[in-house]
Amino acid sequence: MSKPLVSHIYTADPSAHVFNNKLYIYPSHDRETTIPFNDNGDQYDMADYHVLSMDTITSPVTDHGVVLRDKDIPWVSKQLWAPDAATKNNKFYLFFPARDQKGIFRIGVAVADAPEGPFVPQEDYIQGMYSIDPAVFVDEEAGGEAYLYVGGIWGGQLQCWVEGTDEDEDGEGEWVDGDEGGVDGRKKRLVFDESLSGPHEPAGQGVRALCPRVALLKDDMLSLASSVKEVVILAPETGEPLLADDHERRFFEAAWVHRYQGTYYFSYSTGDTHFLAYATGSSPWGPFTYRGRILDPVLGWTTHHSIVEFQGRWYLFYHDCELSEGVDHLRSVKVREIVYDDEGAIHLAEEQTP
Ligand code: FUB
Repeated sequence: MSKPLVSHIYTADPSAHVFNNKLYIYPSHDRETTIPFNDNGDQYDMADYHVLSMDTITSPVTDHGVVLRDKDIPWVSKQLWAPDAATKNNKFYLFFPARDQKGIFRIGVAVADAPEGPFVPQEDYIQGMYSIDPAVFVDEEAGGEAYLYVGGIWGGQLQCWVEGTDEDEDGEGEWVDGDEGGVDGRKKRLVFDESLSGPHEPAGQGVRALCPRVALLKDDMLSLASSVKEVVILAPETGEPLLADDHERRFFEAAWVHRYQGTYYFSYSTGDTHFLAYATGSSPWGPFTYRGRILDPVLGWTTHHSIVEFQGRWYLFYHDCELSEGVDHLRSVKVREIVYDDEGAIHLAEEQTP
């Protein structure tokens, strides 16, 4: 069994990147809480971020300490959930979800001069983006455009963004554009329906699953350069979008995108069925076709990961709750090597015995 990368703090939701030839991990920083557990994830009450780094996959892990705190982010009320990082223009950007002052999950960004921070937050969240689990994919091999993926159902509130009525026309809301690969090809105005918070999602025969979202980031990485679009995951047997009742395959949270031999891989957690799954496609916008599972359920409710190439090998960073003996909100980041077969399918590599 893999060991936690660090055991002096609890860490989760690892987003791993290679910057300046070193491996950097941007995790959530889990902490003890007296908040009762529920299916809304209130017990995941994180208040700051640390950055970890490694010179090689087996070398000691450096904890660079606290790089951003909730109290220093003007728009945030609570819950710093799964972050990601990216680099452009010699700057480093930390993307993170948190609840705003109304309790709605939004996506923020903070900027640093070095991969290990410290990160200075923008005054407000990224306008037009919502829900949780930002993952930024910079398509270095195809022009360097940066794509921001988001989404999480239940506690991540994606299901709360529902199509508005004519009466909402002048009110608050966000847009989602089904034009390019969206499920119904329409531009829709979405409004936030608080009553759908918690363990709610679409259900029923023939009903399509909720789609994660993607938009291009502007060159300054601080705001959106495109409309927000649905990321469609297709069932291979029908070529149609996955259905909402297909809990073993439908998207729940934890989006991650990487590219391998010209193919785009969209990986994610299936939430209440606890798998890490993946789908592949020929464009970062999708659609992606479901391919299979990367990781079976781990100890603990959540599962969340990243995939990165480092020094010529590929790795899956993930978390479980073994260190806390099964306390769901006290997780630890681990790593396993992965390999691809001739069809580009992902497999866990054999674990090395120490
Ligand atoms: O860490 C809080 C939440 O738990 C993340 O945002 C989800 O992906 C799940 O891992």
